[in-house]
Amino acid sequence: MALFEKVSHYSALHPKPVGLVLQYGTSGFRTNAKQLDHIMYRMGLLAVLRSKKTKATIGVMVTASHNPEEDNGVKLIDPMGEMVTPLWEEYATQLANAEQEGLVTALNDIIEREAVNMSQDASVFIGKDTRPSSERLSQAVLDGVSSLGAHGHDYGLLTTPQLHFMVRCKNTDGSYGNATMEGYYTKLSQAFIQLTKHVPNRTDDQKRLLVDGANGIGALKMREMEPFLQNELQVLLYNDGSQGKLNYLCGADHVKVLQKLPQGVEIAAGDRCCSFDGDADRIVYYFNDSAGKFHLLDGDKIATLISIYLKELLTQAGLDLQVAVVQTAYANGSSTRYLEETMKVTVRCVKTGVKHLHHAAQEFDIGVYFEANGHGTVLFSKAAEGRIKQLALDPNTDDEKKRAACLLENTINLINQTVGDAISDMLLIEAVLAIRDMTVQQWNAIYTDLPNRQLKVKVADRRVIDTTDAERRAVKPAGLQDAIDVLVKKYQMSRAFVRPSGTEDVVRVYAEADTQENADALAHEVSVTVY
Ligand code: 16G
Ligand code: ZN
Repeated sequence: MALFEKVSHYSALHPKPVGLVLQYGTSGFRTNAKQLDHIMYRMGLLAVLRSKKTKATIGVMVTASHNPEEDNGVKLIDPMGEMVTPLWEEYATQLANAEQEGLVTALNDIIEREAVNMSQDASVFIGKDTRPSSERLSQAVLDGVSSLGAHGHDYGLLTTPQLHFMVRCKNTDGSYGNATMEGYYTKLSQAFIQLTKHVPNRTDDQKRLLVDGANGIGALKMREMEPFLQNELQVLLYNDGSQGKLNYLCGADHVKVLQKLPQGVEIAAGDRCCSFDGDADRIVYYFNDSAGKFHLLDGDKIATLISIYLKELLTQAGLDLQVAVVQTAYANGSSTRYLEETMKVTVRCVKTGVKHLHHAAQEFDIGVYFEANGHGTVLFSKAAEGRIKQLALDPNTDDEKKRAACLLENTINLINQTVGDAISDMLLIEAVLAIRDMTVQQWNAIYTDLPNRQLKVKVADRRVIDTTDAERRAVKPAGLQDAIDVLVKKYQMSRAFVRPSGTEDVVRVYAEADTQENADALAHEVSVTVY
């Protein structure tokens, strides 16, 4: 068959190193860029099959997010802009690991199992981050797409969430927005301007925000977006990629894990700052107080701020819609306590990885999900969106209710509901702070984080550790959890867990306790039990 002859021919130009085995992990394939050429080609092929199967446009993003510049990665995006389903992740792993001579058989196997109609049209959107290897690797994806006779639309440089947005726009015929850069900037900036335009007397200080772009794509895209914001937000951009190396000593992951300022950001006491990660799907905020002490506002603080805002608007609008917050084991204990006990919202804890949070959040009228590392968004059910829009339009709605419903409607437009989006989250946070007339210090004071520490431990085989209860308890190896329980009991307000990383060959350790010294000691003691 001519089609597969083409695959055989082109795949030889993207040969798989014999014996190399890679897994489609938590966020796709991710490793040193040198090992990825064949993976990219094959993900181009798989995206075509997925597109034929779903009769919709599929996305392929080339990025390794917060990982070092030398790494790269790839993930597939499903029709509504969500992560590809677990079964297709398995297909991705199978296709990636087929030796060269078995590739066509592996491809055929998927076609048969999924009964893919090969005469169906296919469409694939491709995006890439600013890594030097991304150009070549995205070309390999395009080769894969075209060797199955399909059309690939290459957007070039994009943030990961922008590609998710494009895919959803394309598959929803304009109701979510236009699948262009301008469509993205216009939708978000209009919503932001609508939200902030009624806030009286916003000072220049309130409009000013320092942004650490992690020397990546987020910085580039912030620059592009600036004119659309019409000075309603004045961004001072640092680590814009003109000098520094991607993610090196900067970016959201660096700031969150080390709990300190990124290099290259000049900050005065009280300045409001945020950091994106390398593909701009994560964000954390921070400031230095007048004593020069650093304060981090992570994903948990963001989820709390957004939930407070949404709950208040729902009350004002008289809408009886349930707000729930989805977290992972890394959520600071203080945040969970505040959400459950003070705010009385439902809190759900799930396994690490955006797909797990996203899935759980879909079960509620309004699901706010954030990982502590700053990846998150808000999902509105169709019914919730419908009720909000109806109320905003209803001529009989009184003024207060109408105001709240309009704010909610613009909030929906500001949010990228496909996946966490640093730019969209940043604009939402800025709007909420403006509408509620809050400073970053007031936001930070909503609750006090428990001191915590994260460590990683190199072990011979991280798979010997198996966890349960949303990764909060270890079930294997025998005795490990008992040992952790004994250590945790030694401290006040303490909690600790271990889990094998889904992206690195390490075991991660998390501990929190009443003081930083105790959190550090507990993390250290737990890490010793892992060896
Ligand atoms: C990936 C996940 C992120 C998660 C992290 C955990 C996506 C898009 N990204 O970066 O959500 O926090 O992995 O990494 O799902 P770990 O398993 O190495 O701790
Ligand atoms: Zn990322």
